[in-house]
Amino acid sequence: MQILDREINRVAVFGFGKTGRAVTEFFLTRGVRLFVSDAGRISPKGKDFLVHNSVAYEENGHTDRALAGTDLIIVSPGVSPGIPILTQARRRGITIMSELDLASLFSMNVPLIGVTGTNGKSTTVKLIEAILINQGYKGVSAGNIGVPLISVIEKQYDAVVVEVSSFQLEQSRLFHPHVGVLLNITPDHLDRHGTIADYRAAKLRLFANQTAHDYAVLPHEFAAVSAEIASTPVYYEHVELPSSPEIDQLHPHNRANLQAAIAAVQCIAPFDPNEIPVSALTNAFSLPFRMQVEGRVNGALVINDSKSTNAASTIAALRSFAAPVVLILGGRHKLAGYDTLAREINEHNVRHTFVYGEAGSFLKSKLQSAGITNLMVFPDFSSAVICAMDHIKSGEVLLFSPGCSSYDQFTDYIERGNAFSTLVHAHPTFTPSPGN
Ligand code: UMA
Ligand code: ADP
Repeated sequence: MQILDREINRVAVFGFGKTGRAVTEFFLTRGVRLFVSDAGRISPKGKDFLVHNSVAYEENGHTDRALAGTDLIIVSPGVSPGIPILTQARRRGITIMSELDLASLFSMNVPLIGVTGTNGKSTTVKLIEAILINQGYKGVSAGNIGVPLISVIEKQYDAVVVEVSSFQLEQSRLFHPHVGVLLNITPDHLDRHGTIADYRAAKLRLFANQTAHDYAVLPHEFAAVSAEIASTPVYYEHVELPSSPEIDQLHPHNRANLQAAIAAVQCIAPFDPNEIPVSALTNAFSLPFRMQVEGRVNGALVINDSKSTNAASTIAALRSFAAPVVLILGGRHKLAGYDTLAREINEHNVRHTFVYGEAGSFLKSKLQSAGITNLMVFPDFSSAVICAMDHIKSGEVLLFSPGCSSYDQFTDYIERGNAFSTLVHAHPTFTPSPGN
């Protein structure tokens, strides 16, 4: 098969998670010889699939076997471009491509709406998808939200809404969204990108291939970026939201996400936002573990925001409540952003903060430097949550918005969110909220 004018006889797929599996399936249907290489273990199910399809593989490390006779390497998002085996591959003239770029080559006729940002991507992607569908378009969401783009490109859609991570953008050179949405940039993933400047540069790659026929939806704070890109800037804060009790009550960050979503769809198909029934947006605003209402403990409202994995998402959570807050923070910290969070905790009505996990002493010192004294540190998640529940009073908000990744004690934010939910529901004073 030909890719970018080169005859491809053997493809090496790096990483055999969701992306690697979808890429493998794509090439299997095209009869291309494949080799799968994974730095970790491949699950028994994964091996069965590979053996069944006669795909050679290696696990527990990328070796020379992955390069021998290979014309093209497709990397999964989790594979850093700097690893030594990829340097060797470049020296040998092997083309290295991201899954996003591969999919872009085969989705030329479908308008892509790419959504990136440190926070709010999944919510905004789901909002755009919902608005498109409500307006009678066949739209679908894909990408970092959990469905590799390569697995949707062969179906017929009017538009594909792609959640794009900094990992994917860092690896990509061809991805070209007709509408690029940049929600915000605050520190995250510095273990991969090294500096905030490199992280920001990766995010801005969203617009790199756009032309004068395309659109860049952004907030005003990125006005300077508009001068460096070819597409038409659209500042989403200009969007006037319809007024209804439900929309008026949205958390401030979700109002911003909705403005960005409306602006993005209007680039493709102008419509009146007042025509969208709020019921069409409910699912997008209720993604699990994003400011999820668990119910009440000791009469206090309990919020499960386990998807908060960086300081800025915790700041957004704090800005959502006027009532006094008891805050639970912790996990594996993201290096930067926590001085700003500490200042924000000081400015809000936070009565007490419980910190836990690997980040415990780091967060304690950040908060103490900002003069915060109502603070308790716990080695593990459960003891922090149990103590916070004993502490909380009627009329307050118990806010679990950890601001850190879950990887010190959990597989992911879902496992952490479920663990929080289980502890809360087991509390003797727990009452579910109406509708739960
Ligand atoms: N691996 C290697 N070599 C390496 C690193 C990893 O072989 O150098 C192997 C691992 O051992 C593992 C496999 O690669 O077997 C995993 O690949 P991956 O980490 O790229 O994960 P996928 O399962 O392919 O899922 C990826 C995204 N994961 C990451 O970016 C880490 C998923 O986003 C995404 O939903 C999926 O593609 C579909 O597009 C997850 C994520 O955490 C949810 N994203 C980060 C975030 O949202 O903050 C960016
Ligand atoms: P992402 O896909 O970028 O991780 P999500 O929509 O899944 O974004 O939300 C992740 C976290 O960020 C949640 O804690 C959520 O409450 C918070 N959040 C959502 N939108 C925003 C925003 N625009 N600004 C800051 N935080 C946000």
